[in-house]
Amino acid sequence: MARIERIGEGATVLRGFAIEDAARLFDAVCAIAAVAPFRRMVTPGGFEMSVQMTNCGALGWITDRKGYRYERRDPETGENWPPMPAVFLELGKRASAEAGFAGFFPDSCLINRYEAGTLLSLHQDRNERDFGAPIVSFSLGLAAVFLFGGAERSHRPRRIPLESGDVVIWGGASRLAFHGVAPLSASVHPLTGDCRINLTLRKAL
Ligand code: MD6
Ligand code: FE
Repeated sequence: MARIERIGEGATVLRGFAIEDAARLFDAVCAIAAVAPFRRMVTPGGFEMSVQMTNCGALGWITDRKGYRYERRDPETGENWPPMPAVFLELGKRASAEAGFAGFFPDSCLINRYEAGTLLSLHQDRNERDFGAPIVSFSLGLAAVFLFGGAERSHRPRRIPLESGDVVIWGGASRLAFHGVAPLSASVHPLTGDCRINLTLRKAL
C-alpha cells in the first residue's frame, strides 16, 4: 500500500504507489515516443525549454511563439496525439480517488523527459478549463526534487524529493500553486537509464 503524505491543502504524495506498474508505464511511454517523439518546445518568450516533452490522449499541451495551449494534433507530425494507454487512465483514477478526488477523468497526459541538468522553472498549470479537476503526476526513473511553492511566485518553495513510483495529486486549494523541478542530478536508474520521466494526467477540457 502506498504511504500518503500531505504536502499542502489539496496536494498529496502517494509514496511508491506505482512501483509495481512502473515498467508497464515506462514501456507505454516508449511506445508513445516512437510515434510522437520527445522534443524541446519553445516558450512564447522565445526560449527553448530544457525539459523534453510529448503527449498522449485527446489533447496535448504545447508551447510555441504563439503561446501555451492544448492541441488535438502533434504539431511535429500533424497527426492526433497517440491514445491514452489504459494503464495511465486506470492508475490515474485510482490515485486521484485515494487522494480524495473521486470521478477524475483525464483527457490529456503530458510526458516530460529530464536528463542531467534539466530543470523546470516555477510555473502554474493554468491552461486547463476546469480548475476543479486535480492533476495527477507520476515519477519514473531517476529521482528529482519537486519544488512546491504557494499562490505567488515570490513564496519560497518547499523541496520535495520524488522517486520512481511516487505519485503527486494536486488540486483544490493547491491547484494553482507555483511549482517546478530542481536541476536533475546525473545518475543511472535500472528502469530508465540516465533520465527521469514524469507523466501529468490532466482534464484539459
Ligand atoms: C514534473 N510536474 O514533475 C513536473 N504540475 O516533472 C509538474 O509540472 C506538475 O508534477 C502540476 C502538478 C503536478 C506536477
Ligand atoms: Fe506543472
